[in-house]
Amino acid sequence: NVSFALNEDQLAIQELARKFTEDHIIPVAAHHDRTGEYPTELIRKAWELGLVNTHIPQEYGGIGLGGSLVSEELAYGCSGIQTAIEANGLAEAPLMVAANDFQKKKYLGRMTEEPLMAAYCVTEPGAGSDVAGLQTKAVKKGDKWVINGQKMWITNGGKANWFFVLAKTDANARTGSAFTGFIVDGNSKGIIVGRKEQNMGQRASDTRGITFEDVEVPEENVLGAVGQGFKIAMGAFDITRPLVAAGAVGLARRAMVEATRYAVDRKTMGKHIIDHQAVQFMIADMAIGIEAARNMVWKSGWLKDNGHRNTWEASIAKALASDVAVKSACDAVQVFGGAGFNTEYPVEKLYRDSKIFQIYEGTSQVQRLIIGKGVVDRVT
Ligand code: CO8
Ligand code: FAD
Repeated sequence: NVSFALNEDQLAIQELARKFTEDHIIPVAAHHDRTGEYPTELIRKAWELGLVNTHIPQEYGGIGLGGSLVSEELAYGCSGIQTAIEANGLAEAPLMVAANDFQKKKYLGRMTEEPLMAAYCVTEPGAGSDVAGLQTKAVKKGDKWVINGQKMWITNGGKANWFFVLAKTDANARTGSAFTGFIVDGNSKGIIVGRKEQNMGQRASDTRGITFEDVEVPEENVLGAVGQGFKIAMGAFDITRPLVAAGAVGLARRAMVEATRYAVDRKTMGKHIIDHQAVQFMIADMAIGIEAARNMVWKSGWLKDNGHRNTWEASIAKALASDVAVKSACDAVQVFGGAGFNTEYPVEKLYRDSKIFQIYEGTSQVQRLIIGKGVVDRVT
């Protein structure tokens, strides 16, 4: 008995996010893209409406609704702003996987009491895809852990009230038990926040390097057990890859809408360009990709919400939706012709913004590693 019907609560939050996007994100998206200014005020408004931290369970002050509906709508308006918002979800995900009640109350709880941001620190200058190759170390000294190392490309890096940090705690252990996850307060001594990076797209989002120099963390901030960090960091992606994929679907849908509106208006050779089949087929392909990718987002999210392992499906959703976003934005530029290449029209921003979906939260190649391995496991 398969159902794709949304319940009343889901329809309501989807409508709320759609209206917020129309009224508040779309009017300012170009400004934040041009200036790179962080949308603090906008995020505060979204937070007041319950559109931030959507997956925190009710017992810790959240609404406990899956965030994919919200992510798709926000990214329709600006995927840079959506990424800044969703990076909170990524930082919170390891806590959802492994935090004890005290840690959840303290760190998830405060996110629902104030419009705070958090960040997820795994990637380093020397290790992105190869998480097992990261070099940041944590050493136990008395009743504290001391962290040293450098993280890179950290979303919300300059805005975070607290960080999830993955560090090596046993140089000799195999990957699955060599790392530990920590919650690190943003005001801890020894945290050095780098400059805001100038990125190709999603320029509203705040991406930075973060250095940890003898940063002391109390034992109570160890997530799960010592040695479990790699699996906790991976388990977090099971929650967030469907949400990142939902963002890519939102961007692709915007590309389709903009391309269609332009194509029914623009005329060449005696007809609207939508009536040239070559143009209409580009738009048809966008619709095929969007519908298929959204179904994978919902399936991978549904599996997770119902207590099933979803790593494989989450990677399929992420890989598919990212490719659909990049292709749809690229073709939207094509439909606009010369105007597509110009900053006065919305589609060049979509094209620049789309590219990162094939890189962050695991590159398209990494997703295919996971998918390919899953196929072999299932077939043999
Ligand atoms: N859940 C639980 N355990 C897992 C999982 C999982 N999903 N995956 C692997 N494990 C376990 C394995 O079972 C294994 O356990 P054991 O040793 O007991 O058998 C252990 O972990 C090691 O697993 P692997 O051997 O598979 O490990 P590999 O070293 O081969 O690495 C990957 C696997 C898949 C290549 C991994 O390194 C990876 O995912 N790399 C990509 C990293 C990535 O995605 N980084 C993203 C950083 S965050 C980011 O980009 C944020 C974007 C901005 C925020 C946007 C929000 C919208
Ligand atoms: P590399 O791992 O060096 O990869 C380079 C190329 O080689 C890629 O094409 C890759 O697919 C390919 N490749 C690597 N290994 C393999 C393989 N085994 N097989 C086939 N191909 C392979 N990280 C965080 O921890 N937190 C964040 O909040 C965060 N936000 C980000 C925001 C932005 C804007 C950016 C740009 C990055 C962010 N990242 C974040 C980091 C991001 O996840 C990494 O950049 C990404 O995982 C790729 O790692 P890398 O840059 O080191 O590339």
